[in-house]
Amino acid sequence: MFPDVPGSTQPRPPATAISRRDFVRATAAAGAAAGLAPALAGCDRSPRLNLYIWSDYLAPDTVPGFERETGIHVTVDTFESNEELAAKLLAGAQGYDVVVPSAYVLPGLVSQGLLLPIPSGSLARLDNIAPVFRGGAANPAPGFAVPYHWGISGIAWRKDKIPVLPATWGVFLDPAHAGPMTMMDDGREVLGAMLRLRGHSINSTEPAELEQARVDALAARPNLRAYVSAPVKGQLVSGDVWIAQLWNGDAAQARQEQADIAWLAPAEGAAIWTDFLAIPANAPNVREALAFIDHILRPDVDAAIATATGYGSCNAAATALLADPVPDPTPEEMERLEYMHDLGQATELFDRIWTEIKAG
Ligand code: N2P
Repeated sequence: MFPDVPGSTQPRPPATAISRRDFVRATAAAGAAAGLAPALAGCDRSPRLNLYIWSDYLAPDTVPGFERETGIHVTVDTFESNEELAAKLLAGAQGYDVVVPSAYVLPGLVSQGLLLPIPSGSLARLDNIAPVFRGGAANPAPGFAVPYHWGISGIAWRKDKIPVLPATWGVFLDPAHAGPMTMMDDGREVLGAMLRLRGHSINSTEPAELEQARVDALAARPNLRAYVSAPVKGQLVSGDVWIAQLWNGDAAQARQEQADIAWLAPAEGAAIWTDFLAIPANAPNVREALAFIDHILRPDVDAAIATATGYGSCNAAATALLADPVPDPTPEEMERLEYMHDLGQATELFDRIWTEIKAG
């Protein structure tokens, strides 16, 4: 069912009730019965993998390299926010083999039985992960997810248009900047920014604080061209957008194309996050998913991803290969950075406010 992966020492899972040969025969027979040309029915024989990941979060050769080495054909589908990913999984989306949630959504996905426990011993290269990401607060679901990359949510801007950008989330409320300005298409990010602006936690569930964040976000709305996350990069590069709420890595990617793009984390504080590779409980291609995750854990593969995406790697062996890795936040910086948490019951309130803000 699962071709041997070069360089992998992972043990084979126990034989399943139906062998690959039986499965292929059954598929071919079904194809013939359905009148499909044999060549088309034969397509089903090739091992495949469906990856659901944030856009612009791989190196150009990550997928082609994996396909070349394993013969596993990869289909990539992208999302722009954790809410989009979680909604898909909660709705029972079929077919995804590897997904990439942030830490704060992992407990909810695990408690709802939506993730597969990673079989122990199935990832030969797991030890490459830096100790700090193996458990504790940095990894709320060890055993269900493998730390991937981390980053910070801040503000990207065109310094040729605005030489000095005030280091505050307040720029989004300032009519002087109205027009070529965007915030992310992400309720936790937009409300989190407004909460920090008033000195509150991005994880606040205090009704009065959330009400103020709602009012502030609504006041910012007329100044904004759109709510857009990673895809804003093109508009920053072209100069259609001058100020965008954006993650540090995506801003670094845009800077590769346009040197006047800068990025900062506002003085009031910002979100820091870690994303993980995980396997949905209903994944059709588990062996292929494990092979893909183990491939990503290869230091050279993950170092290429870090270089292409501009994000910090959770893989210590990969980071060691980088001439210029994203520096870990200093203790002083860390005082202003905050991890998002699962908000439990209050998630619904956030969602309601966010729906209202987007609707205007
Ligand atoms: C998208 C990467 C950002 C991930 N390009 C945000 N958690």
